Amino acid sequence: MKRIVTIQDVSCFGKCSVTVALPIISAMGVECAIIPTSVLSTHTGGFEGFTFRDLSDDIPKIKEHWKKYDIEFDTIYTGYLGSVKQIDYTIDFVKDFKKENTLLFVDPAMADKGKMYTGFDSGFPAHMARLCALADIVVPNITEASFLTGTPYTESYDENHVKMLLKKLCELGAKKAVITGIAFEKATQGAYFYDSEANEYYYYKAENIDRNFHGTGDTFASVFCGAITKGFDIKHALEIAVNFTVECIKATLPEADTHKYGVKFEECIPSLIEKIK
Ligand code: PXL
Repeated sequence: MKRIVTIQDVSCFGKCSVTVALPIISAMGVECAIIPTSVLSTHTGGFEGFTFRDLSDDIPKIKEHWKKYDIEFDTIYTGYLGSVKQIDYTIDFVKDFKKENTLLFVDPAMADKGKMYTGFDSGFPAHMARLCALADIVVPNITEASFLTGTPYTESYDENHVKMLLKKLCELGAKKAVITGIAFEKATQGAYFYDSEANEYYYYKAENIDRNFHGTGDTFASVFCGAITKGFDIKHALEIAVNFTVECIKATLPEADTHKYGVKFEECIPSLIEKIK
């Protein structure tokens, strides 16, 4: 059985990070270990006054304990990290646990729609870029890609702009990059992939649903990471992840007004299992 360790927060209510990654990756038949970096009462989008318990200092302790055993991971999957200290500890973890065949999958979850998430300042992306530099694959949205590469964020863009961002992400050090949420027209949206070693691009798009839900980036990243770890070819993994994310958004639409804090991925899990059979 393949094994992933995911390093990100636990948001107790509002589906994102660990509460998305753990069920999805498990359903895909991949073991999912976790390092919770902080515990929040909710995620930081759309809720006010959330609690934040910083577990940063547990990260090196968990790492040291695990080093006493023969614990190995096929993939290290990092998501939302709440501080520069958490990034530094995550980099230390990668240095100790990334072996020759370990994949480092980095979702630099920190911003959307041209703005940093609550609690982050404009200096944060430069630190996240240090983690991205070590990655085999990074999966930012276009805001994160812009901030990571020091490129001004623009709401409208063309294919050349996306390709330029992908190249710049790989120039940071990442081998492969995907930018999520790319729409060149109203009707479709998808993910744009670049493999710097093969100098190859691939864009996979599906139906664009004009509603915003929280946690779709984490849903996409969990499925994409799970599929790659299972050994799916990267283009196929991208297609599975994009299609699943759209399916989850569609499943949420009937309750769009009351279910904005996350997507109803639970209802779609049986179909995910079918698709990866
Ligand atoms: O979905 C990414 C994410 C993860 N964790 C926390 C968040 C967010 C996005 O806002 O607030 C705590």
